[in-house]
Amino acid sequence: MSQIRNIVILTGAGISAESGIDTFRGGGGLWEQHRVEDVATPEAFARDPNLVHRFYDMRRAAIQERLPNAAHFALAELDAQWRGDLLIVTQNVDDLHERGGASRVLHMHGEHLKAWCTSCDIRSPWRGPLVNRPPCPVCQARTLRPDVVWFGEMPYQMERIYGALRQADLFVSIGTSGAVYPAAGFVQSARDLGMQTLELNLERSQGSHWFHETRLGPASEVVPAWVAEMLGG
Ligand code: BV8
Repeated sequence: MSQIRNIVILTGAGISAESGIDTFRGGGGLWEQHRVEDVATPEAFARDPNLVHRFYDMRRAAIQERLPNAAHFALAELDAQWRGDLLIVTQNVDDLHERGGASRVLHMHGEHLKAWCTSCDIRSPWRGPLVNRPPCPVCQARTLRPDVVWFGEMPYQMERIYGALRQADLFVSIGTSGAVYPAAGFVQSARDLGMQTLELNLERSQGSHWFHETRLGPASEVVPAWVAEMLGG
């Protein structure tokens, strides 16, 4: 890993799998017999908001029972020790990176533990259900929705992500199948920008052919080993 100063790390559901959080393509990818891609859309929310609220209320409650694993803790250690630029861009809507101790984290697809009011446009910390239409803590309107990016919606902070990619020497992808864009396209951008690329995943992904190197294995093993290498252990 010759002269690496600035790093961008993309994470997906695979890094939280060993914490007991279902991946998208694991667990049959269904909710109440609906393809997840069909529930996680603004159209589904308009058509059947209770179905969508139940989906997110269940997942919001579930992640609060789960704990970070060795992969989250290892990335938090790297985040604390690394002197260069480092950005963890996660597709995950759970808070396990932060509970693992990481701070340089960007949730490009939103967060379960926030509710977004479509009347006053404020995002508020939220831990309970939304299906019962609780009032917005700011404007009292009963128009709260999950603060997640649905299919067809623009991911968050895309400019900040591309800005970090332009400054980076190394792009690392952890626990993602490379099935969802624009996240799945970051490795191509990284190659176009001439940086080193590394994939850490349980199995080869749809984007593996784009990476200089792929290391296969459970995140709780391959991530701490890679971090130890980066910190010169
Ligand atoms: C958009 C939040 C306009 C909600 C999510 C180009 C081509 C084709 C289609 C498109 C395209 N561009 C856009 C699209 C449409 C669409 C898309 O990509 N569709 C797919 C299905 C084909 N994209 C969008 O709609 C995006 N918006 O494009 O807006 C735009 C225009 C211009 C510029 C920008 C934007 C919005 C997509 C975001 C949707 N919201 N999540 C919620 O969570 O409910 S996506 C959601 O699914 C996740 O956030 C994540 O992104 C994705 C799931 O993927 P993974 O995280 O990778 O999980 P998966 O289960 O698939 O894989 C797990 C991996 O882990 C596996 O490889 C497995 O081997 C590995 N693993 C398992 N266990 C372990 C492990 N690895 C290590 N250790 C283990 N123990």
